[in-house]
Amino acid sequence: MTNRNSTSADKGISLWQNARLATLDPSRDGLGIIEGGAIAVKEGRIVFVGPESELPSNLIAEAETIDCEGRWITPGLIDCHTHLVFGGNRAMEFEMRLNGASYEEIAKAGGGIVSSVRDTRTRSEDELVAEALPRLDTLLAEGVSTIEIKSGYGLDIDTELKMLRVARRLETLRPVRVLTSYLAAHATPAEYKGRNADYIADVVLPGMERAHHERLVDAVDGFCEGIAFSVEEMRVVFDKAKALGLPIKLHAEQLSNLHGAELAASYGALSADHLEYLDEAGAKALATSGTVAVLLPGAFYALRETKLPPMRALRDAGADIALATDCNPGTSPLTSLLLTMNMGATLFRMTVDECLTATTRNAAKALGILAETGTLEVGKSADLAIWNIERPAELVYRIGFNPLHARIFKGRTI
Ligand code: DI6
Ligand code: FE
Repeated sequence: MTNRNSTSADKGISLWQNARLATLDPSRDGLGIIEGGAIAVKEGRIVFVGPESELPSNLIAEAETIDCEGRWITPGLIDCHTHLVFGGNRAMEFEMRLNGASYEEIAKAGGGIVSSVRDTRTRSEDELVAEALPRLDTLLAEGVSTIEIKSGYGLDIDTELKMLRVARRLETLRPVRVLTSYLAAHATPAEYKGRNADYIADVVLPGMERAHHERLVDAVDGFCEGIAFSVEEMRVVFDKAKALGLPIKLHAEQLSNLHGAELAASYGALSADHLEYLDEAGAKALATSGTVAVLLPGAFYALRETKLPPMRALRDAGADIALATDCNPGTSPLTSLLLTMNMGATLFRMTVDECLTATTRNAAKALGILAETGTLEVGKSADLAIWNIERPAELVYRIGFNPLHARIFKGRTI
């Protein structure tokens, strides 16, 4: 592939030719495949996508051409659910468990989510950036262009805001689009044990307001679960989000069925995530409200969960399904979206088309940015991944292999 210095082409037209395209264009069937395809980009936006034979001659004359030598191009991948920013890790706790330690012993040794909260509170912004960057780079190396990052390991206003600031800073340090979610309603910190309502009133709500005023938050998330927050408690958080005009997401039905997905759907949420314990009514509610079902096979795998998300009910209802890493230090220490797709297929029996749709078009929808990215269509940001593969199934089938040839972000070759 002839690569050229992208600065000279920033104002002109770049043309990726001799490619096989998986456009994910919903007006086409399946993956929206175009053999013998071309993509033209001007000022970071796609201005043509289609068969080479249909390229307007003026485009060909003006453009700087890149020969893709028959490689596949997909939209840049999107990881729509991560907790990428946190201090420390929980490898010691993992090891203790394998050596037979009980939950209590781990808690006594300072393990569990409280240890991540402690480590996140004591780190400076610079330290959190330094710890998050290798995780981010690992994702980007597999063709990721967009990533969602949650707060939720601060559980006090200052640390929640610090996490969101770190997430925003990551976007300035790498060619990537970052969307943030405010997840103060992730767990109750020790100082508010047994006082969820006080924690919500003192920390979650005022912190949301501050984060919003400092433009640090793109969506509001929560963990609706027996060990976290009830449907009624989440309602209070969502009412505040709604009043501020912020979109909503929810961790729901991960360990039990509290009908959080139905709550999220009733608020027109962007997504409901995890969903192993979702029932048919919940699947229908998601489909009806256009709320994306985000499945997180990394957490399913790491927790050795056996209850599968209700794939049949989700498909029958016509819900949009996305996949994400859920990268976090406790239940999903995973920084590979390719492996996540493989897990979606192997563990959840998702098809290749479903897995690829789940990390592109549907992941963009889960973040509310489908008009900007997630498919190869005219007018969208030129976020592309170019792959050394013979067929798209290879992206899902292989385990621990990265066939990325090049990544294009906003029209620039990385
Ligand atoms: N679900 C999970 O599995 C993680 N958070 C969540 O909402 C657990 C986070 C942790 O253990 O650090
Ligand atoms: Fe999560």
